[in-house]
Amino acid sequence: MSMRIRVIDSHTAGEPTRVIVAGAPDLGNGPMTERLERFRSEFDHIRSAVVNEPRGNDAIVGALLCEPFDRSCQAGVIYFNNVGFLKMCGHGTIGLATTLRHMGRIAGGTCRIDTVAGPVEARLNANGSVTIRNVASYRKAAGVAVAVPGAGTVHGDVAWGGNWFFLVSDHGQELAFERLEELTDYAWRIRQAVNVEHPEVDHIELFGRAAAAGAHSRNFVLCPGKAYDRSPCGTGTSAKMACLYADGKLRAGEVWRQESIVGSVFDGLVEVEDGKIYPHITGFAHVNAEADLILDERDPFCYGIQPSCAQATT
Ligand code: PYC
Repeated sequence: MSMRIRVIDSHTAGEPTRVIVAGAPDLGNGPMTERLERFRSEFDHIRSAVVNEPRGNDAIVGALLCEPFDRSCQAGVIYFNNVGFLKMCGHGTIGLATTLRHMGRIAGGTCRIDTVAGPVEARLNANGSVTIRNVASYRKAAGVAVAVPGAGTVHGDVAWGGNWFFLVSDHGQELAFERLEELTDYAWRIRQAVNVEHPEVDHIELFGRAAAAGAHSRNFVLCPGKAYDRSPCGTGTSAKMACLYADGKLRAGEVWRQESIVGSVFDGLVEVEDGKIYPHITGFAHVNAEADLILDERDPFCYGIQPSCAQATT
């Protein structure tokens, strides 16, 4: 059996997004949460085929474009990665809005996108950037002490920005691009340690001094499947700003410039409505490929290289 899946690739501040625009499995018309569960239980092999090697790589975030459930939205989306699914993705939503513009589906102004975490707004700006208004974000726990085997105790905040983050500043690590392997290993050890008490956390975010002019901070973000985020992470920057706001270190409307480990920058701010914090994130995305993925079951790696492949060959 062979099938074709049409995709449009882009990157946002260096972090790739692959949008499925045709040939996706039918997930029905239910709420986005139900569709995600159906994707996971019936079509996980399609997720792996689209983002994993040999067609993709660990950094790619996939985005299945679909009809919205919430009729106030113009499009629906389900995000996924090398190991599973994401409820929201900030760089991905900037990439998706840029892709919709590339397809001629939106021309300017603001559109609403139905995500598994709730509706998100995306505004196309005149200079080509996109500003998203994310889902309400908040800090769940402040100053959580975590003993990391071989690395002492770190303290951090557990916060929601559309995904769950553990945000750490007292790590003593130099956040340099040349240190990606060490940072990945260190953050992965924090992830395992924090999950003992906070199993919901699947992203680790380390903060340090910015190198880019005008940026307030640099981050290193480790994603659930051990890939690092090349962008400053939209949901991670949302979680960060929710913590800054809770600490009285960021006021509503004040700009927060977050630099990534590769030196790209998102501009953020928070809007406060009915006591809830809605982060806005602005960044640029660039479309860089259109392709048909060919899934031919005669190919032993048709559905991507993943742990089950290795088990099958032992
Ligand atoms: O930008 O929110 C984001 C994101 C999550 C994982 C990778 N990027």
